[in-house]
Amino acid sequence: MIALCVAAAYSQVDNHTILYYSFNQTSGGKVPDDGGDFDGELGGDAAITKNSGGKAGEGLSLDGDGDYIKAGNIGAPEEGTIEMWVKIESFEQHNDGDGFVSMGKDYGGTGDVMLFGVHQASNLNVRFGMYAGGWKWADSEVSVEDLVGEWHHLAGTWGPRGLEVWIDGELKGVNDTYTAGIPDPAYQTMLIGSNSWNGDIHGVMDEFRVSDIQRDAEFLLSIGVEPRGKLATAWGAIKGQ
Ligand SMILES: [Ca+2]
Ligand SMILES: [Ca+2]
Repeated sequence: MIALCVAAAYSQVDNHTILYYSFNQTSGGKVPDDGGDFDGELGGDAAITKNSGGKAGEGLSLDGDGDYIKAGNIGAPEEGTIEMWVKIESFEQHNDGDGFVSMGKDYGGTGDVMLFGVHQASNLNVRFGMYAGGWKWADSEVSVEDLVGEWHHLAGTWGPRGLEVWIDGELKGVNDTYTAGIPDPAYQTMLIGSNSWNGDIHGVMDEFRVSDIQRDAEFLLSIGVEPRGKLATAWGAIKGQ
């Protein structure tokens, strides 16, 4: 019963939801999109977990070697939010970045226009960015290695506030110099669990959503923080006023 309640709390598709993968089962060999028409293709041996191995019910298991989900071109809204829960099992840096999610060329096609992950820059910071005449990054200043082994909620937003990266319901980085949409609306596909450079993530992902608005702090706090942590964070916010 408790597991069902938890699952229900995350699976909130609203009229701003473009795509929602609950990763609880496959349907016709694909990952069904609860929010729309973008059922995902499983790449490599990406698989749904067993025995409630996800954040809410089942999740997406990625072994870090050739596994990803291919969602296709899901559109290019002027503003938006990409969110997911991730439990990284181990982290291995790849030369051209590592993708929790990317938009751009197909797997192995070498060309991203959006990346949420780690880039080949001088650090392992989790970052969200768009490629428009060079990379424009919102840098969380949190090392991906600090996220290994536990569930974390990650969100990247774009739109009027600029590029933002959120971890566990907290805004960690902003780049307000880039307020446009997806640089190339004709990108081939969104990839989940990797990028077009085979920068594969090793771990479990769950409750993946793309929205067509820049979700606000209240929303991301409500989704991205465990009930106990949420109370502490709310108290911190009140005391900070
Ligand atoms: Ca799930
Ligand atoms: Ca594999």
